[in-house]
Amino acid sequence: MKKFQTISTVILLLLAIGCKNKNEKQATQTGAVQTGGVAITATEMETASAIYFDRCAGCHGATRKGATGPSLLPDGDGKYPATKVLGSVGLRAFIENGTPNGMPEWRGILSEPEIELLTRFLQVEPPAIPPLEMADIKKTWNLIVPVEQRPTAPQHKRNINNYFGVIMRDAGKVAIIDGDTKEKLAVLKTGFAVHILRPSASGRYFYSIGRDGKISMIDLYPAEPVVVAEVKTAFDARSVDVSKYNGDKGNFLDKYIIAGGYNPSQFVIFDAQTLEPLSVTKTSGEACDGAKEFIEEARVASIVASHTDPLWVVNVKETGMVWLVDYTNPQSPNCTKIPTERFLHDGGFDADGKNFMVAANASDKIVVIDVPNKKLNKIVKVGSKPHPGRGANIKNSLGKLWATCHLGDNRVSFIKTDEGTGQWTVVKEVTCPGNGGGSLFLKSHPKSKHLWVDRTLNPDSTLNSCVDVFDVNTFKHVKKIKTPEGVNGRLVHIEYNQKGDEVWISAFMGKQSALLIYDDRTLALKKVIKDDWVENPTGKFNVYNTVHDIY
Ligand code: DHE
Repeated sequence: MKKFQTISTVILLLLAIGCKNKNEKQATQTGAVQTGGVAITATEMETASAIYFDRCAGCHGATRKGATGPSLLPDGDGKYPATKVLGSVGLRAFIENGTPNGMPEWRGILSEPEIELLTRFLQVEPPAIPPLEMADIKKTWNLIVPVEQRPTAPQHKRNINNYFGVIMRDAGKVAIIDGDTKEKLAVLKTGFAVHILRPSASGRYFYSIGRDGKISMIDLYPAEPVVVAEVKTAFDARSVDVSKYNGDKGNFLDKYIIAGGYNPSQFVIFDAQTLEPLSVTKTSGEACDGAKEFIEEARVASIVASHTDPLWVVNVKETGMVWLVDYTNPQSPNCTKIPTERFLHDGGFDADGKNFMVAANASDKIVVIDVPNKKLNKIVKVGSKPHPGRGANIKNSLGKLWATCHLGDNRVSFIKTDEGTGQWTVVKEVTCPGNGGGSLFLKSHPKSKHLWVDRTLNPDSTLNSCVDVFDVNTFKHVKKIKTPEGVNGRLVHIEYNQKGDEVWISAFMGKQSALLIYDDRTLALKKVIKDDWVENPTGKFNVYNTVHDIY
């Protein structure tokens, strides 16, 4: 079936390229746009922009210049074909079937009229992105519970360190679950299609960031956690982190937070207690490779807080520049910019918490930043389109290894991070069973002998509904975890509990979504949470592990 789909994609594409359009563009007086034979009204443009923003912009860019996915420009960019040349038939083939490189098939998720509309939208010029300045951000700031009205100690006897914040993606909600008892403590309305959560350095607060750039600050001290402040940082965003440094240059625990914007391309620093915005810094600029090209859409991808210095590592996708942002003067932060590789995406620390390992997924490389010394340490070639999440740190006879999985192939690459022969090279590779990549995340824990790898975006449903488990000492594939009876969908994102003896996985994009909890020692299913409030769960963040960068 899958082979048939791939062949039919190629045939449709060839057919489409054979029937080139005439390409004159006209803008009508009603705001409608006509390019060659393709017309789109102003209302359709608005609807299509919203679908594109929700489903496509993350990989292809809001200005459609490409990033993890190829560019989608009417006249092409010299590397990828013009969408006008692909035409409606060719574009439809990709949208409906996806690609083996990790683009999901949207047939069945997008409706037929939505797909048809997108094929036209992609053949006309993309709409411009408006600015979002400090004054606009301030207007969105909503301090719901002022600091002096918040409790000064937890109002319960629970272990906050083993709380999980769980994202219900499509519902725009975050559930707070007590990891010890598995009780749901609250389901809170947050931003649209929430992307990630990060806890404050003390573990008291969770900050969520929605795809719509809305930050929600959740207080875990009340018996029922509540949202205490909100603000909008961008129109489109993916990352947020807190200040974690406590040392000779000051105590910054729970002092500031930073949020990265995809659009506009900027980061904003806020007071971590109130979410009052303090400064906005644009990230547009020259690319890492010296190309004399000013890159306007320079989106902020992953952000991580250093434990050893008052710094955030801010990874700018399109320019391939890593910014080390010193927050000791948050109104005007000092930034060290390190040229690396395009396009930067996600990453995590090595086991010593010193080197940040970030995927440059258009270059098939992992960039290693020595954070305390503020310099590029190494660039390591790995498989096709690395996508580690925060990666996984394991330790065995080869030493300390940090691992990444891949969107573009089924490899897991292990990079040696401690001193000795092979340091900063791939010293081992294993493969997940079955063709193609589609892996988004992998995870381990210092107390575990297992490494768990998902295959979420693999087009084959027998693979995307499974998670592969490897033994970290022998590198042997020990089990394929399958969705249990009564649950369906794709398995995505793995998170350990505080003790490191339990693994939580989400089943999403299916009719019966759920949270699955496994015993990490026996690999047996311990619990399925699939109550009414469980709606398309994605990321899960254990307070202790996320504060301490344990993965
Ligand atoms: Fe993510 C992390 C961007 C699609 C779930 N995702 C990240 C990070 C970035 C990013 C930059 C790193 C944040 C950090 O550490 O500061 N993600 C993008 C995209 O641009 C992309 C490819 C397309 C899009 O339109 O957003 C994308 N991501 C997805 C999904 O489809 C997932 C599976 C579900 C969803 O939210 O739509 C998804 N991304 C996640 C999760 C993390 C993440 C759960 C955090 C992983 C962790 O363990 O820290």
